[in-house]
Amino acid sequence: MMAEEFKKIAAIIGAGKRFLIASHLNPDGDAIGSSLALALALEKMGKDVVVYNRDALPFQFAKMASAERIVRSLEGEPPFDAAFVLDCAELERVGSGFSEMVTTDTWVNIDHHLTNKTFADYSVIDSSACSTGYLVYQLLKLLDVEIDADIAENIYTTILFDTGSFHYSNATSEAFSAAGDMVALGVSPWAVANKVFENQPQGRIQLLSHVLNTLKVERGGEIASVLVTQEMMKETGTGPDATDGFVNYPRSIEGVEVAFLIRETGKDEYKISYRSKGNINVAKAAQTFAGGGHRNAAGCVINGDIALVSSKAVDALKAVMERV
Ligand SMILES: [Mn+2]
Repeated sequence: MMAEEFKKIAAIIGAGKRFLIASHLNPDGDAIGSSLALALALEKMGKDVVVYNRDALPFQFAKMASAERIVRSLEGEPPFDAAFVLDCAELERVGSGFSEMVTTDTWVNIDHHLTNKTFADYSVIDSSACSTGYLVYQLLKLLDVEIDADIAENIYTTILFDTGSFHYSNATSEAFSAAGDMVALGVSPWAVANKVFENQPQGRIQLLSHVLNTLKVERGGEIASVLVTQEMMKETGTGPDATDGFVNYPRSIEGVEVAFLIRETGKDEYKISYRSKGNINVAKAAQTFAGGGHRNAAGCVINGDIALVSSKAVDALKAVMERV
């Protein structure tokens, strides 16, 4: 069934000339890498391509092959023969009002989220795929387009990010084998790591030193948390995107089952990012405060002063942990 849908999508590409490729707001390595890989491949086939993302590129991705071509506005764009929406379980994830900005008769969705709502005219949704970029790779094989080193670098990056540098359970043999294909096509893992990981703004590390000072460990060592205040960000000249990945530090402590990061977003308003290592479903804790997410990664917003917010965040977790 998926192969059939891929064939239909290949036919749409063959018949069309002008394409839009969009992915989700707050883009990650998969959103950006899958968009750029598909764009570069379609251009090799002589197509005109616009790559759109609502948000600015996080620092990690600024040096990825062809990253500078991503546009943040679609104003004045003529109609597209098809619009590709990548790594999104629903159209809203691209940003509100996105679909009204686009003129096309054909929507294509390629994605690997379990919660996908199948909103497009043509969809390839495979929750067993390690990344959306992996699915784009399968499409490119069908299109018979040459995968050059730049395309390969972008596909490799999607797998690298979505498997947490091959740490997570989606780092399957297919994931390694596809990443191996990309290395065979000219990708240097060190060059990619150098571009995306050895590229941190100094302020981010200074911010991290403040944040680690706030470490709190509770429930006999099973819950760990850290706090980011607006003051800390101001002092280090950083923004909220600098805190990406900080929650992994408390999570990495021996014996910790669940970690969370509290980030001050406004007056008496805090965003909570929950992460769990194993069986504890943190989406349930986030749902207590009308948030959501996945079993091992979820988020929500809690209002109140920091003492209240932090005790509410912990209590919701404890309630979930007691039910396991
Ligand atoms: Mn993804």
